[in-house]
Amino acid sequence: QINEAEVVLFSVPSYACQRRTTLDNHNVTLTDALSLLAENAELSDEDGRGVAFRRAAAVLKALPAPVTAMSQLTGLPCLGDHSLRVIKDILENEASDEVESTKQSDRFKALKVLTGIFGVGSKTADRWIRDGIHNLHQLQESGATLNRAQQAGLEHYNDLNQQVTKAEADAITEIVQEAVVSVLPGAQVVLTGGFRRGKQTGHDVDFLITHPEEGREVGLMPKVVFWLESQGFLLYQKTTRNSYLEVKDGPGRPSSNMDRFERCLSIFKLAKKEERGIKVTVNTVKTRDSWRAVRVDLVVSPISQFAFALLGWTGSKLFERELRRWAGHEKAMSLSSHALYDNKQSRYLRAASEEEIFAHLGLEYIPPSERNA
Ligand code: TTP
Ligand code: MN
Ligand code: MN
Ligand code: MN
Repeated sequence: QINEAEVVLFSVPSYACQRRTTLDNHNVTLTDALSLLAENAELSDEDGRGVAFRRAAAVLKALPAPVTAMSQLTGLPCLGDHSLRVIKDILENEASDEVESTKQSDRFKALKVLTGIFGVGSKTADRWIRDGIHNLHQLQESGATLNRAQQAGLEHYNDLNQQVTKAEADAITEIVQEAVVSVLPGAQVVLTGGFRRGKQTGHDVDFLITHPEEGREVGLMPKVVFWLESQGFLLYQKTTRNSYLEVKDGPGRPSSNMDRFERCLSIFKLAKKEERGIKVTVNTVKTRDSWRAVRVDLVVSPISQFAFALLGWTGSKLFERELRRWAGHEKAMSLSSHALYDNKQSRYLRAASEEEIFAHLGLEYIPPSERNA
């Protein structure tokens, strides 16, 4: 019998962007279980269910201590019946049958393996599975047509499924900085994504590039890519040009969460630690075991949109989604990685820093290290 007075009751606000979520997660078993169900839903094209599980996991990540009894969860937001059932099973039986059977299922395993190929999404994987393709060997034997990204993804499958370390991210930062200042002195490079949130590993390395003088960033991406390519640093790249000004519905109100910056999705050829020289300007590595492939995302933003781009590319994905939901539902504003539009005043709100964006949104400032929702 638990004495009610001794049970720690938790309380958290309902939007993830109102909470401070560090990497110090006291409920890893529970959040891993809910994240796996979220991933399974997303891979099965059930985005609504996926978000519900992501939100539930994020609430548990924000708690100051481990959950030990269901009664502690009373009144917490975002915990639906399904998530509560999973949590209850784990607290009572150390595991959830639903999570375990999902993890073991042939379909989930095949979806994981196939979407683990860079360039392969859940729709392609699903089509292949229906054609009887469940693993890389069957894919190679099948004669299925692969696009350029998928070919590179398959070729570097093992490297790209191995976590990138902070040390590797730092080495890549040096290379990108060298490339950027070589083609445009004064341009600035910022590490974004999970590494900016303080993570020690990641699935890729994300960079945002800008120049303090508006307009100087135009045409920068092709030059950076050309420099990297000619120095032998790129195994693959696909650059998409900026389409922000071409959109009919005007800036600031894109219908999807995809932004329209000039961006480059790439695969770097990174020398292994022992092989990395002092000088980064030329990649001299030759033998296959002296380098590894690493996914790198480059984004170029004009300085006028930089704060929005930085906020949008720092993540986490759920934190971003919640910021946009907060803006729309609570403030009648539209937030994107380009701008913030106030629907009541019918005007754009300018911001030169992330702090100013949080202030416009009526939110307490949350630093990157506390956006790990
Ligand atoms: P990711 O690199 O996918 O995620 P991450 O860095 O948080 O985690 P990991 O360590 O696994 O790499 O995305 C980083 C941020 O970029 C994320 O908040 C969403 C944003 N983003 C966009 O704004 N548009 C896009 O098209 C993509 C792919 C990401
Ligand atoms: Mn703590
Ligand atoms: Mn990332
Ligand atoms: Mn990325």
